[in-house]
Amino acid sequence: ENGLNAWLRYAPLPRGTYSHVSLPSDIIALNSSQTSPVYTAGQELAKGFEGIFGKHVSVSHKASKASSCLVVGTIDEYEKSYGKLKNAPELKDDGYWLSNKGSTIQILGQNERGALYGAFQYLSMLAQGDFSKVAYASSPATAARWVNQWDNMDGSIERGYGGASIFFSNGLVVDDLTRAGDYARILASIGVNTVVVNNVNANVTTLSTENIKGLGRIADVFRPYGVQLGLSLNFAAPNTSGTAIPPIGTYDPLDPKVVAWWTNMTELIYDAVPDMAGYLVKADSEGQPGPLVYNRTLSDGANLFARPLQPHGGIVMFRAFVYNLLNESDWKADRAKAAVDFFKDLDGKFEDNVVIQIKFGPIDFQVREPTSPLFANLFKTPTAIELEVAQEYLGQQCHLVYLPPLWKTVLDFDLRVQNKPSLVRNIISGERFNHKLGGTVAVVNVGTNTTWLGSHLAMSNLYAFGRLAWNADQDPQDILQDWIRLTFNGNPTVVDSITQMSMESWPAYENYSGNLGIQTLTDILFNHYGPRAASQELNGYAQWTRADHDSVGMDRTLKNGTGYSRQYPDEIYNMYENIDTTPDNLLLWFHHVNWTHQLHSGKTVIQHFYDAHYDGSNMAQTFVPTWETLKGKIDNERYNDVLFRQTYQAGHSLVWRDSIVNYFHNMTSIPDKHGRVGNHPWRIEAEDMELDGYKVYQVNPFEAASNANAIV
Ligand code: BDP
Repeated sequence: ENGLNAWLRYAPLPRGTYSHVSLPSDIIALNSSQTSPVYTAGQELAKGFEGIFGKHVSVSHKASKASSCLVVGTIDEYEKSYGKLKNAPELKDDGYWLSNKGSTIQILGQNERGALYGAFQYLSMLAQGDFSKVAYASSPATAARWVNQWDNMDGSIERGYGGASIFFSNGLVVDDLTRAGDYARILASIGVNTVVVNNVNANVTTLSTENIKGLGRIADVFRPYGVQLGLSLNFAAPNTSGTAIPPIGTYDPLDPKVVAWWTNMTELIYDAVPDMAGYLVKADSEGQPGPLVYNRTLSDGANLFARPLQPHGGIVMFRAFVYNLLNESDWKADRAKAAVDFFKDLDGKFEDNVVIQIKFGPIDFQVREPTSPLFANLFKTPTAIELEVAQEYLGQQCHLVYLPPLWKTVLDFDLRVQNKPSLVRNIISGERFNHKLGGTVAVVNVGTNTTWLGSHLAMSNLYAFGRLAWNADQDPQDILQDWIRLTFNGNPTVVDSITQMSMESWPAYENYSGNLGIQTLTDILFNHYGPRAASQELNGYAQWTRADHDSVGMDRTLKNGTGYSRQYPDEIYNMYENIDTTPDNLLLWFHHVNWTHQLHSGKTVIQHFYDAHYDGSNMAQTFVPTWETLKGKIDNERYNDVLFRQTYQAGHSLVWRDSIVNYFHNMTSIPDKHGRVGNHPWRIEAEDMELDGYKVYQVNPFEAASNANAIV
């Protein structure tokens, strides 16, 4: 149990549990081509029956009327052989019909990929021991369900915590793409239809002649799973050597030479990858080149790529993560405002196949952010939400943080555009503003580690991402429990314990990292990992804690602050503009208050900081004994691996707690009502012990170690 099969283990069910169930005698997969997702579905179903029930069921590809068989295929193929379906279901692209009510089990897709999704869904039921009779249609909410890998050509992964790239090494596409195929399999099982394989900070050499061939090979191993390839582009590629087309000395998006260059490049790519999904573009952001360099607009930039993609049905995901270094003397400067400032006036200027990809909050994957107001400012342009399965600011897979409850604060948020219901999930699905396109995207940095993400438990986030991309109106806890049963087993202690830890994990992390909307308080300058409250003020892109001896928080009101609140529609603007109606958990995002300001909860801000840090780290301590209830109920390999990580998290949560409470205690000189801060009567400092082979060193930031010292 090294994690490689993720939730697709097809572990045997206890024998007695299915004696009453009649299994199909044959699988009929209505396509015999090995690259077809329908063919894959047949193979996968056979594998599932073998694993779960120890039963060999043979797969054939010719329609037959034999009773008690399972038929998987597209609706069209099915109807050719079996006649019109009664009550043919309404399906969107990639949707499926699943029925095990009649004598024949039907798994029928609107397209081939849909059939495979239906097969995985059926297998998920069986693997969980669910033999209920069902007959229903299911279609995805968002058309683009993409993952973004931030893989570099040298094999490293930006913000990756699970080993090296499964796609690239030494500047080239790797020879052995077995893991890429395995990845496509687990992604298909949760309905993900595209992988952007290279970093948004794109290296031009991805477009070399040799690498374009390599991309073709990646697409070949994706194709049987219905997964398409997407590509991040470097805007300046036409002006750079190293690609398949010689440089032309400019990358001005309105220059006809540049237009021709990208048109030719797009043709070359489609020659190698005829079903490429499209491009992902990070432009004019964090040092990346873009159209603004030539005084062109961001829409000029997006359309440059959209047009050559149109004949191929491809789309451009154009990222809204565009912002500038702030002028530190301008106290109204506010990075949170950047996306709306840059994109609002461009609404209506994009080609039809452009989707604006928006991070869930206006800053950058923090532990809590308000919903990005850009979702409420684009009406003529489809949008996609960008989530991060990679726990960049959230413990980097060394801490258990089950993210869907955080994502749901945004997906379910009602922006009240024109005073009408406007849930983010209905905006990105295209429903609210009538778009066919829309998307749910996650940054997922899997690597060569057999656990994929570097941690077994972190995989619940990937699983839940796919499930929510399919249908965001699902309960994170229900999704989690499916994942637990599939990944471990259905033992009630196993399900209950992992549910408890996971559901408590985001609140715990928020409590011991950054509270009341102040953001995560990690080191923001370098690694985004451990505590470093001061760094928020040292960052030229930030200055967002605005903390001093007396007060804290960033005033983003229109009346007295940066005016960010006004980027929301009226009802939401009014809620955040007014301190009385701003929820406590975002107070410091929107308002600057005294440390002694009283929250709705009745506590002062500073006392809340102290209490939350103790509560959160206390909670993290409980994850260890909770996990220990699983000994003997799951395999030892994963038991020990997770135990090690939970023990680490318990310890690191104390480092977080002490670091943050000491920092603000020093700053404010306000005592903790409960006398805990700085008071550790039982603690023995490592540096006070007799050291053999260890040296004492001073920790920076000082507050991240007791007495500012650690030993190495
Ligand atoms: C930040 C990451 C950085 C990414 C950037 C992005 O720290 O590595 O390049 O976002 O999303 O969160 O483009």
